[in-house]
Amino acid sequence: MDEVKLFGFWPSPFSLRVIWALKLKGVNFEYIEENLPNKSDLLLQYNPVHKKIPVLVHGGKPIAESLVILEYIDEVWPENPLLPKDVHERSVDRFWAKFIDEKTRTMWEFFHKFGEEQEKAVKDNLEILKTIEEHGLGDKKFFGGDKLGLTDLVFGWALHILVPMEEVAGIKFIKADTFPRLHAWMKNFSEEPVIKDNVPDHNRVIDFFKTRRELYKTSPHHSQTKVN
Ligand SMILES: N[C@@H](CCC(=O)N[C@@H](CS)C(=O)NCC(=O)O)C(=O)O
Repeated sequence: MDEVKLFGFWPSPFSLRVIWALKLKGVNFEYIEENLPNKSDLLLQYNPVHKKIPVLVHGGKPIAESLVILEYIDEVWPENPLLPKDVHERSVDRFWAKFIDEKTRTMWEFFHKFGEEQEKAVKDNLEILKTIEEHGLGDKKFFGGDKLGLTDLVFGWALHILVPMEEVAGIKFIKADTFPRLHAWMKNFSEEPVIKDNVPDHNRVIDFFKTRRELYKTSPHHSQTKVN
């Protein structure tokens, strides 16, 4: 079998969604942790356009951009499919994966902001979450139905990024009384073995975000303080 390598960064939601997909498929791979302030020559060679992780390298050929990587993985290793069989259902799942992916950085803004700016970011998040809950998840267990799929992996950062960010910033978005269906989804998602066994240590993530928030408080325009 061709060798599989993944270039990632431990708290990154973009590399973690790829790890979850590979684990779900039972694919053996070598994980290479990148030092983002000092990127390796290999990463720059494999992703010369965006120069970002994650990059999956399969049989020596690189694939960049996490959504593209997830679809590649689903095509190469069809077991435990990430997308439904029905063509229309597949496009619906892709729609929500894209929607959530595009909103990800917007939804982190509340963590970088203070005062009125933060209030605005919180309001925006509530609107986005309402849309995701009402139109995306509905009454389903997972976004694609009964089984973990593409959109669940894409929104998985709610577990290991949003929850610690909320804890550090003292704000709580997804509660049983505010977003009951998303709240139930979080519980179901967190209990899936492949997720439970492959999330970064909560305290390590909390420390990471505490440092970031302190830096951002003292130096709001310092780009390195943003979660990237
Ligand atoms: N759209 C990309 C986003 C990947 C991304 O933002 N990666 C960040 C780490 S979380 C990165 O490599 N940042 C380094 C940089 O911007 O220089 C994807 O889905 O793969």
